[in-house]
Amino acid sequence: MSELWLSEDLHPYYRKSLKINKKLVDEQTEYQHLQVFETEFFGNTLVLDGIIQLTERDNIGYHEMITHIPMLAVKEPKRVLIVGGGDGGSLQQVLRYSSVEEAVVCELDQRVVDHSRKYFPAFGDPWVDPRANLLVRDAFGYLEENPGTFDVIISDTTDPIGMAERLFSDEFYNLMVRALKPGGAAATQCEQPFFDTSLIKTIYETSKRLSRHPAYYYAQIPTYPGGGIGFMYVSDTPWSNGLNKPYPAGVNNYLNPLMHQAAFALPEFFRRELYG
Ligand code: SPD
Repeated sequence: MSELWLSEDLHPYYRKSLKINKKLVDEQTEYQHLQVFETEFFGNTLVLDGIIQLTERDNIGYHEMITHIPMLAVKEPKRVLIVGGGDGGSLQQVLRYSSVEEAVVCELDQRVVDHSRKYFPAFGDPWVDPRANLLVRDAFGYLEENPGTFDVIISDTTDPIGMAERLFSDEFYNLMVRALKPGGAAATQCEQPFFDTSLIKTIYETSKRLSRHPAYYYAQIPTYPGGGIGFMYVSDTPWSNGLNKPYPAGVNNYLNPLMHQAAFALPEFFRRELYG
């Protein structure tokens, strides 16, 4: 029998592939083509519109880094908003903090939640926690209705293609920063330094206009293009305020104090491009 390989077409000049054991889900939801594969080394893998979103084996670096960097920077975060994040991976990390009273997840596609609950059991079904509040709706309207509300906002989105393109716009960043409490912090999925330099630069310029201490940081995720992905930290509170703070129980599969600091070190070509 011939081997099956999962390969995504995000870039016309670059591909990587995961070996598939079997297909577990193949569904056209109201919003997107949702697939879950059992893969050989990386375990169950969620794919949306042909793009790998997460695998059981390497999602932890993404979820720890997108959540704990802003969560640790802010003192005692109580109200948290996750934009997207229907798989529950970021929610699991946010709920590790005993200071958190409410974690709102604004996810457009209920089917992402349903399938992730079944196929990614390591997220521990965070939806049953009474502090979790799932809103199946578009984040723009919700942000507009809630200025000055959140200690931390995490934008845990797909790539800037189709319906997600707006989540990388000036308008979105304006609304997001407006929805933070004074001193609050946001972190956003912010793509790949090699492939998306000019988009990241534009987002950094926007973040600089909107906040005092924006910074780009990076995590190694082998199943994403280029083997990793970056995040934009957006806040008036420096990210370094979170360094060497004690972690809530359950954290540190990927994050440790050296990784925390090193994540903000950028390759020179990219540092120059971004910070001048
Ligand atoms: N190129 C793929 C980027 C995927 C980012 N979203 C991941 C969602 C995990 N919660």
